[in-house]
Amino acid sequence: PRTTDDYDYTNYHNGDEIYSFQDMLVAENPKLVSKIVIGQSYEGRPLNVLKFSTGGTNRRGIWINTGIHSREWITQASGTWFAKKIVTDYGRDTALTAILENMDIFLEIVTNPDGYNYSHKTNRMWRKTRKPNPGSSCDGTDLNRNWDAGFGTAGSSGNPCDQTYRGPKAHSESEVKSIVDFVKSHGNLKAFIDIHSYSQRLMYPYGYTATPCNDQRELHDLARKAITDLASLYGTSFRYGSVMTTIYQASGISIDWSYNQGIKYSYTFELRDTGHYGFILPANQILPTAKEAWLALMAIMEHTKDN
Ligand code: ING
Ligand code: ZN
Repeated sequence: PRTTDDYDYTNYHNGDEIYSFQDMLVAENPKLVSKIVIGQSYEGRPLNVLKFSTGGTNRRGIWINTGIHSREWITQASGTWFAKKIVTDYGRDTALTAILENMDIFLEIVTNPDGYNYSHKTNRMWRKTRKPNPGSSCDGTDLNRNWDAGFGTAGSSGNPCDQTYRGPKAHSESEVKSIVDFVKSHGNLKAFIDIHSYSQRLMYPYGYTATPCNDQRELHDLARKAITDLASLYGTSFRYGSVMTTIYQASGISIDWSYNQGIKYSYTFELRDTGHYGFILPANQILPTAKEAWLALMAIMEHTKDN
């Protein structure tokens, strides 16, 4: 495709195709969209973040990332659709326009580019990064167990051969450290949303402890509103609650770190489906999955704007 109008949102794309999508979107919407390179992956790929902003100085921000686990292809595909949706709706949809007149949105679509490349070329089911582990024949770290929030406790693995290998220390992985540095230096993010698949859930902190977070009631009520809006489109049902009570104990996860940084609206999604296709979701479900998830994102972003 030569423009983002020609891009095929109904099929999966590799990392290079998504990178060129990002560059086209920036070129087509220079007043609204810019690209920030927050770092590079272990294999040297850029960690690109799209910034959607209508001006101001260091406005309150919303962070969204997809694809921290490379095999969850529906998330990078949905992230790409969200990016196009934002530029399409700005100035047309009242709610999204109001959000962007008050806040900036930051979107990292290919959050684990080395894993995503490997998932396309070699092993479709690859989840982790591709960094070798000294002393082990198994490669990669789970980027959603590497954060400094209950790091190393129950709910992650110290074995490099496991899918939930946490890495040698918190923030040891450049793909995580680059986000950590960006979030800290920004200093004014109010929402942090990490998007996964599959199992149809919307969850908030904590994953490493059963102790309810201080904002549990508000986060729970907002999650209910978000999944109700989501279901209004096609009737898809999502479970919701804290990570620990809704899925399982998981330590060193992104949203526990962001919440403990003071970013109250920290949420993680698990998109379609519930396991029939699992990670290999047919491409004809990309549009419905992205469209329904967008309604939940809008509910969270609007609430963030108003609070
Ligand atoms: N499952 C998640 C995992 O990392 C999860 C579940 C999501 C835990 C978000 C904590 C936070 O194990 C998948 N499919 O990645
Ligand atoms: Zn995941």
